[in-house]
Parts: sequence; structure tokens; C-alpha cells
Amino acid sequence: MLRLCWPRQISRFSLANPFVWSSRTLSSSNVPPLTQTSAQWNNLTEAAQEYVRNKFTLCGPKELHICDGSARENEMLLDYLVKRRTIEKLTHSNFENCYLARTDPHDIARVEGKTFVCTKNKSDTVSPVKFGASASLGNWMSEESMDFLLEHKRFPSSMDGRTMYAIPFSMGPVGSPLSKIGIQLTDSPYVVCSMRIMTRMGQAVLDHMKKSNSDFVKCLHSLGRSQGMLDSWPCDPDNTVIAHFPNRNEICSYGSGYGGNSLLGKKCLALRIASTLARKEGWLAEHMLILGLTNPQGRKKYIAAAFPSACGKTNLAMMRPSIPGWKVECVGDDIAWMRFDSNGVLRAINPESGFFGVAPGTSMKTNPYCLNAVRKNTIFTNVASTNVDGLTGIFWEGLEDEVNPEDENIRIAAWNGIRYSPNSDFPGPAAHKNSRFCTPASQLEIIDPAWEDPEGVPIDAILFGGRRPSTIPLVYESFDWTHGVFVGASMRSMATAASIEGSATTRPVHDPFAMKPFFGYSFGKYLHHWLSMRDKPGVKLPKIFHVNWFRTERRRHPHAEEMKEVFLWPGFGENSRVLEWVFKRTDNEDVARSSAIGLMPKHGSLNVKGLDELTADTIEKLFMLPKSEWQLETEKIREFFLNQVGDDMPQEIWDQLDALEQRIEAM
Ligand code: OXD
Ligand code: MN
Repeated sequence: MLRLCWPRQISRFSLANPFVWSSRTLSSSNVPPLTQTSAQWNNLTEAAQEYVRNKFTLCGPKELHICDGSARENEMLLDYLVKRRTIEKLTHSNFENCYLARTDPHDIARVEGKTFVCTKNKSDTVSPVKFGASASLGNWMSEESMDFLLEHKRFPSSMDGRTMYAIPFSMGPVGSPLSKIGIQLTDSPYVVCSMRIMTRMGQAVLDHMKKSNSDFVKCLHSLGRSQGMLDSWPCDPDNTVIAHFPNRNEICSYGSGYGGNSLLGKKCLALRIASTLARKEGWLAEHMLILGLTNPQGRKKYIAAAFPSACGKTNLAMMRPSIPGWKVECVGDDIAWMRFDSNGVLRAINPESGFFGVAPGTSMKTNPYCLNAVRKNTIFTNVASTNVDGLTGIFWEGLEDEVNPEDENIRIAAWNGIRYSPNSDFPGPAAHKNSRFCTPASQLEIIDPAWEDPEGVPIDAILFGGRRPSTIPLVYESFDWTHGVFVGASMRSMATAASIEGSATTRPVHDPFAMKPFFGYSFGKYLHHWLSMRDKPGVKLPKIFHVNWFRTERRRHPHAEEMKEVFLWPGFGENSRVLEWVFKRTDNEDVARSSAIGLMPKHGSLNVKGLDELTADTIEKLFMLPKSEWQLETEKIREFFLNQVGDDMPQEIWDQLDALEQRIEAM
């Protein structure tokens, strides 16, 4: 039954009492015009004050607000965003304190082509690309050229008439030795509210910075001089640029409000900048989920897994296992920071504090825990909205069992505001393929008890994976660490809508370590760094696996003439069967047999009890290694390595490729 649920009354947002100075009259001793008392200004360390003052002068906002992260501040900002129609409150009784944002139709995903890493020498950022090939593992621009572009063309007056918000935030628990501090300046209140979910932000971070005089990553973000289509979503898509300066721990993002481009703690800091810090400091910053897996006897292991964007990391991290007695708990769904401790154990933290997940496909069947978590305190972006008796709810493809789009009492507005029904002229999808939920991690019923442990959780296994309709078996284990690094380096996957560029590609793309869009330095050096982990004294190296839930075959639809691609493996909760095999292998159980590509489950060792529809024939197909497909695979890998890595490639990785080719020839 639907029940009315009105928003609580909250105070009107007011940007009261700006001081009299304008940004043009600021001098180094001045405090910028504040929305608060100057006590808040004095809360910043001197280095932070200097950074804020410089960027305030550059961007020319009307005033400054230093975020304390309080509930009251958040309510004021949400209220302001509702008035500006950037977001709409969900009034359906299923939701509590939830909002829907609709972006400009040109600002819907990460923009890999406009994302740069800026260093002195190009070779620090990208490996030498073969003559005639274009670099696919990152874009470089010199620091000088980018500085000129940003300081003269993009940021001057970019915040004209807006408030600049200063967000002090911590990636990782505040004060943990593994955490990193950032200060993000932004003119987007949507970004402030989202950063409050995705990071630990506000007063506690300011206090910590003051106490320890800690250094911080400088993060500047502006929506830019709006050229967009909507007043409610200013942006400058043609001039968007996202720049990283690893040598001075600085990020500048201009022109986009979409999360992957604007929540600078996430991809920009926690992956691109952090990967360069990790290399210097001897650890790993990776595009990986982290989950805890407990067996029926109560023994627990932790697994980290790297899949490209929108390939099911969130679903795996929050899985409800179908096999009796097994339990999965979630530490993180997107990013892992890992380092070997003094006992040689690889320990991982999730630097984030929220989930910014892809909404379509999430349902009670595929990810019930997540669906429950997003009912409160969540900002949805670009999903469709429903209207039932004047109450607003949400819809996306995959939710048909929860919300019936055929029901005439439900009016659906697609992500772009167009009226949608399955039989209307607008073909959909109703929700944008890259639409998102942004929800606090603490709300997840199965959040791991150790998810905020400053020491991190011990990692027993690392999985690589991607969307591969053919060639790649359900699961295999690498022979050793070096082979595992090669497996990560060779990853390919069907592209997804998580980036503007991805939505146009229909063939598998090389996405090594699922880091293609997120490397902060050259891939060749990254491989050397991964290999060097092996040489640390006394380390207990986790086992490395590759998984593929997405193998398909063409089958005739039972009630129709046409042929359809169907998945061979049921996926979701059934993936626990693969995790069970991985668990056994981390105990060195004798359940593996050698193959040309690695160790595969011994016949009968994958638990398929109760999976009655899975015939012996299908199981065989899930593990088939067609020789011609693998010959093509190794050709593609070689071409990619030659084109994109060249002389930067560690010899051991070439040796791995040679050995794989020989094993395949002998098959
Ligand atoms: C993400 C991505 O948002 O990988 O996590 O694009
Ligand atoms: Mn991701």
C-alpha cells in the first residue's frame, strides 16, 4: 500500500551576510567573503587558507562556505537544490530523505578523452606508444600547458555569482595512517551533498588537519560558465577538462557536475593521484571491491576483485550467496588501498564511505541488500521517476518486478524528463544506462564489521574479470604471482556506458587491471610496481584468479523463431559457487587441474548442487578453451602490449606471453 510521506520541514537556505570584500579586492591577508563567521576561516590550516584564497581569487565566486559536514548544513543545501530544481525529493513512502537529480543530457558520464595526467615528461604518464597508434591508457599534457589552459581559459570567473564551497575530506577513516586528506573547492552544492556521502568530510577533518598540520590533496572543481541546456544543471561540456598533477598532489576539474568527474575524492584522488603515491610509498591503489567470505564452519577470508566499470563489482561485493551456510560481507564496492603489513600480510582499506553505483540492473533478485540500503539518505542521478497518486518514486530497467511500468496508474518520466511507457514512442531506456545511486555505506545491512578498521582487512585472493561473451572460462587461477600480474595486464572486457567513450564501443577493449581510465602513471611502470611486491621480504602473496560470469551462447528462444544470446552461467548469488572454489584454493585444497591458461576446477569440484538447469553440456561450455579463440586472444594481447607499452614492458611479462602462446599451440 502506498502511504503519504512528506518531507520534514527544514529551514530555508540562506547565504546570509557576505562580508563586503569582493574577490577582486582580496589581498593575501584578507578573508574571502564568508557565508559563516570568520571563526570557520580560522579553522583552516595556514596552507589550506592560502590554497582557498588563491583559488577564490582565480574563480571569482561571490562568497565562500567552509563545510562542517553537519546534518543542518546538508539539509540547507538539499533544500536549496530542490528550490533550484537540480533535485527532486522522493515522496513515495518507500523512501526517506531521498532525492533524484537530473543532469544536463550532455553531462552523464566520465569523460576519459578529456581527462589528463600532467607531468614534466610524457614518459612519466604514458608508456611509449608505437608510431601510428593512439594512446589508450591515459592522456598526457605538460604541466605548463595545462596550467595555462586552466588559469587563463577555464577557471577565471568560472564561479561568477555562485558560492564556493570548501570541503575538507578524508579518504579512509579520519586519522588512520593509511588515509589521505583532501580539500575540494566546488561551486556545486550537489557535489557537496554527494561528497558528504562518499567521503568522511567536515569538522572532524578540519580538527584533524589542525592537530596534525596534515598535508592535503588540492582539489578544485567548477561547473564552469554554463553552456548547458538546463538552468538547474550548469555545466560546460564542450570545454570540460579534468587534470591531475601528481607532482604537486593537485586535481582540477572544470565543466562537469557528473559524479565521476566531480566527486574528486573518488577516481581522481583515490585512484589516479593515489596510484602515484602508492608507487612512491610501496603500496597499491586499485579499482577493486573488497568482500569478506565466511564458510559454513565460520572461517573467514577476504577477497579483492578488479572488474571494469559497470561489470558487477557492486553486485558481487554485496552478494547473497545461494549456497547454504556461506556469508558475504562488504568492505567496499569500487576502490581498494592495499599494503603489506609488517607480518607480510596484504591489508586493504576501502577509502570511500559510500556507494556510487550503477542503478539499472539492481533489483531484489540481483542485489537485495543494496536495494534496501538505497531507500534512505540517497541521491539518485538520472534514474526515471514514477508518479503514483502524486507521490514520486523511482524506476530503472531491472526493477520491473518491484514497479510495473505497464501499470496504468503509474506515470513514468524517463531520466531526461520524457514521458515513458513500454508501449510509447520513446523507446527508452527509462533510466540512463549510467544512472547512479549515491548512498552511505553504513546503511548496508551486510557491511563488514571491519570495514572501517584503520589497519585494513587481510586479503587472501585477488580476482580479475570482465564481460566476455566468449573465450574466457568461468574461473581460472594463475600459476603464481608473476603469471597473475600478466593475467591482470591482459584483461579485456566489453565496454559499458560508465564513460562517454564506452557507450559507443561494441568489441572487447583492453582494460588492464580495470585501471585503463584511472592510471596515474605509465602502465609499464605500474607493472614493474606490481611485480616488485613479490620481492618484498617475507610477504605472503595472495593467489590471483580470473573470473567471467558473462559467457554466452546463441540459443533459439523457446517461443519464438529468433536466436538470442543467453548467459551460460546464472550469475549473482550463484557466483558464490565460484567464490567457494576460490576459498578452497586459498587453503591449497586439491581441486585444481592444470590447463594451458592456468589452473581450472577439477572435474566435479565446482559446487553445482541444486543448479538443476545447468546441464553437464553447459558446464563444459563454461570451461571450454577454443584454440582458435585463444590464438586470437594472444594476438590481440601482443598487439596491445607492442602498441601501448613498448619498451616499458617488463621482460617477465613478455616471457609470460611467449609461454602462454606456446602452451596454446600445444593444446
Ligand atoms: C565508477 C566507474 O563510477 O568506474 O565506479 O565509472
Ligand atoms: Mn569504478
